[in-house]
Amino acid sequence: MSSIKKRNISVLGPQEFTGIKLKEPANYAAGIPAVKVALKHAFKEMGVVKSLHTLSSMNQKDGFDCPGCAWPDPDKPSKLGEYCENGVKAIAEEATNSRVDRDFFAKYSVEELSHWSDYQIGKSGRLTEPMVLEPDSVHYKPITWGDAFALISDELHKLNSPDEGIFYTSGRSSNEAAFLYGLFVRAFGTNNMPDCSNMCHESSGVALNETLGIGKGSVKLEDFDQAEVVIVMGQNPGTNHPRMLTALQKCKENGGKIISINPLEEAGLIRFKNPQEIKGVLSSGTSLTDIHLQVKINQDVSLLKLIIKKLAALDKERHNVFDHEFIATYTNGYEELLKDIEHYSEKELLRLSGVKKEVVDKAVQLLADKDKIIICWAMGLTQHKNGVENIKECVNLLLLKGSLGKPGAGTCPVRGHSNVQGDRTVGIMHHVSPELNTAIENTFGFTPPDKEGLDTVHAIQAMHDRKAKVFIALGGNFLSAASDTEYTARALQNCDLTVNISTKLNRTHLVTGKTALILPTLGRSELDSKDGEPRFFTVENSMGRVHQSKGLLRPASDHLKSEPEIIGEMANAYFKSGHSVDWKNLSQNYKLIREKIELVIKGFGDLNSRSKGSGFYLPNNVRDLDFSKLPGQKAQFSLCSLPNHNIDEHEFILMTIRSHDQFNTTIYGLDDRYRGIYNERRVVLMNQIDMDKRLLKKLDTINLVSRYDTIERRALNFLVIPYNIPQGNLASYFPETNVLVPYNHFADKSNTPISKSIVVQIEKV
Ligand SMILES: Nc1nc2c(c(=O)[nH]1)N[C@H]1C(S)=C(S)[C@@H](COP(=O)(O)OP(=O)(O)OC[C@H]3O[C@@H](n4cnc5c(=O)[nH]c(N)nc54)[C@H](O)[C@@H]3O)O[C@H]1N2
Ligand SMILES: Nc1nc2c(c(=O)[nH]1)N[C@H]1C(S)=C(S)[C@@H](COP(=O)(O)OP(=O)(O)OC[C@H]3O[C@@H](n4cnc5c(=O)[nH]c(N)nc54)[C@H](O)[C@@H]3O)O[C@H]1N2
Ligand SMILES: [Mo]
Repeated sequence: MSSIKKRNISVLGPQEFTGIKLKEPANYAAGIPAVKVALKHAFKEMGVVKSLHTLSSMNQKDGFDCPGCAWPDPDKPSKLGEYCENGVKAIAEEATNSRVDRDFFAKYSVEELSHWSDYQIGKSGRLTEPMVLEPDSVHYKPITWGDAFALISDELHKLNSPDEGIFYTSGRSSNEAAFLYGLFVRAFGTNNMPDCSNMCHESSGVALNETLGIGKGSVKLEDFDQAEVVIVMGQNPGTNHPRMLTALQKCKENGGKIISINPLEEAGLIRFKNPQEIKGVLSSGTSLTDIHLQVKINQDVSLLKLIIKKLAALDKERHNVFDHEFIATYTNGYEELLKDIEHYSEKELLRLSGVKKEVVDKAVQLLADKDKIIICWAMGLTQHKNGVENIKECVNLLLLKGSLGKPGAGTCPVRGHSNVQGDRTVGIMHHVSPELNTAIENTFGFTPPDKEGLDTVHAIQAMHDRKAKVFIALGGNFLSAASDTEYTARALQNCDLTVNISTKLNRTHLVTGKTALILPTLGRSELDSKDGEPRFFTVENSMGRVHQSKGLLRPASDHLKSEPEIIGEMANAYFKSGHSVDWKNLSQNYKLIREKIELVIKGFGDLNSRSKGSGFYLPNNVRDLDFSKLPGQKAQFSLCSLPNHNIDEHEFILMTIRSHDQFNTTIYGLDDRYRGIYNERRVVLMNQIDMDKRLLKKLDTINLVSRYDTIERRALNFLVIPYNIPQGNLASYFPETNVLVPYNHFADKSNTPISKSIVVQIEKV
């Protein structure tokens, strides 16, 4: 276990087993067990009365937006409440009655807490007042808000250049908070704004921008009602976007088909028992996947190329498999794509993909006759060295079929955090946008910096090398979310000051710079009022709809501030009124922030009035088939290469995935119910043939070892579970396995860590 000298901090936490129990993997998602588990979590954290009160307001028009994933709400939310098992867990985690207060920090040192598991740390409750960890101390102690802001201001003024500051954002923040934060960081003088998107859908943003001219998806929720085929690739909606199953159910009920492309047969994609319907609870539910293509990890390009090659052969005979009119009118590069595909042999593509020929042929037959096709994807496509090309190959297929800009068809990158897309839209990004800079200058009277900032992986390297010295995080758990945990720990520990604006305690509060601050903030579900008047804020869902969210619960403590208040007061302390922006006023007045967003960000006109009710959609050029921003004013076909893994017989490819009981680094519980794994997170899923070859038995203990650039990284103590996973592939949970992901290996162009294709060896213990 690693530690720093002065404070004996455990970076990784305990690595012992917790007492595994195994059952058969489930063959459906949701149903009665989901309701039971959801209520168990809610009642345990919030009590019965508060639970029922809270859930009745979630995702309703006058209520608050679920702090879980970014899946959109239907126009007419269900009377039973519009939420899912994991949304309930997310809210229970935030609205818990447990508290981390000054007595807690007096009792437990950061050293002691760092030896707790992430599960225990998270369960300790909500943060209640600002706390400081001074250079030679091992206990956090209370600090006033004023002193905390003064301390931040002093450290920021000490920097040799604004580029020595790092300003991270996680995707829970409102549009108002994110806009103000981006404004402050630019006024401070840097574009060092890494955000959780860098580790998440950045590959989607890059690929979609280059091919279609917008870094977001094109479908709306109602498109699922009309789709003839929905392809779900590299995504586990049963766990991570459970409300998406209702959309898939509707698609099936209307005669649509579902193809899933995944190394695992995820329960949520097999069958869905909708807990919001009587028939969903009592009957056997709706069968979802029609064709499961069990692709090997990171062989999606091989598989898609194979499908495209077979469709091209059919089109040669029939001339109606591809949409030739669409291709001629709207696209660039069709001839080159057809020529390029000739270089690949079907046999080789089939071998690489690992899928059975009959199953591929079935998918090809289905796709040949349909043109209302939606492709949905998430981390299974983005977190690879060729993450961007994975998505470009999906776009190729949609362009060939003319499946864009019409009902029932299009791109659907399914976003993670509830407002991760909105944060980007309103200005959280490390790239320079001249258009945005000009709008900021015209509106606020200062010139934003025009030097590219650092994204997540480069921010870590800069802190590690002491090129950046102050780290401020608007939400998130940077240490545990980022790759290469021990390297990232050293990066944070090399800082002079680390600041976390957070709702709950996490490991990044324990693995800190010389001085550390925790600034506690209001959660989504909490009443945010000013002079007795409730305030609302706005968010954007995964499909580009902006709407308001208003909390209702009594705040976890009277000493919390809202995110805009914290950011505005931090800015005010730094600039001491000597700046063209009236930070103090903005921090208090969300309506005024929205008025500024209206002026600065395209598509937000009349935000204050239009965000009411179900809100409004932001402009989306793909929906209008307007590709005027792209070369030749056309959507672009792309020539993608096959991924290049030189794996020898001792090596595996490991994907680091989520269990059913976690939200990223927040561990709700120790079960992964759909995969039949209970009370244990240190597990690795392995094919039985691979186990036999290595003389491994069920529940044997192994270590996972990755070797990149001669550096050996180890994750200790994992129990082997025989599982239906392709040979040569392994699956294990993050964040436990982040220690294996090298900080300097990431996707081309998007710089997203390769968390889904880590080359590892196993060591029997
Ligand atoms: N309850 C809950 N909800 C969440 C989250 C959470 O942690 N918990 N996290 C939120 C966030 S931030 C995000 S980004 C999303 C994440 O949502 P997902 O992307 O669904 O999350 P992962 O568990 O990373 O799942 C990746 C899926 O891709 C598959 N996969 C892995 N590698 C490959 C591959 O090479 N090819 C293919 N075709 N498939 C592959 C895995 O088997 C798995 O089914 O969920 C959001 N919602
Ligand atoms: N190996 C591996 N690594 C991964 C991934 C993977 O699949 N595999 N997935 C990546 C992905 S997709 C993502 S998005 C990142 C996630 O990275 P992050 O967004 O940094 O991590 P989270 O675990 O979502 O952050 C949880 C913390 O956010 C704080 N929080 C919660 N709600 C609020 C709020 O309303 N306001 C504020 N200020 N704070 C709040 C709480 O203190 C909580 O402890 O992890 C990435 N890391
Ligand atoms: Mo994410």
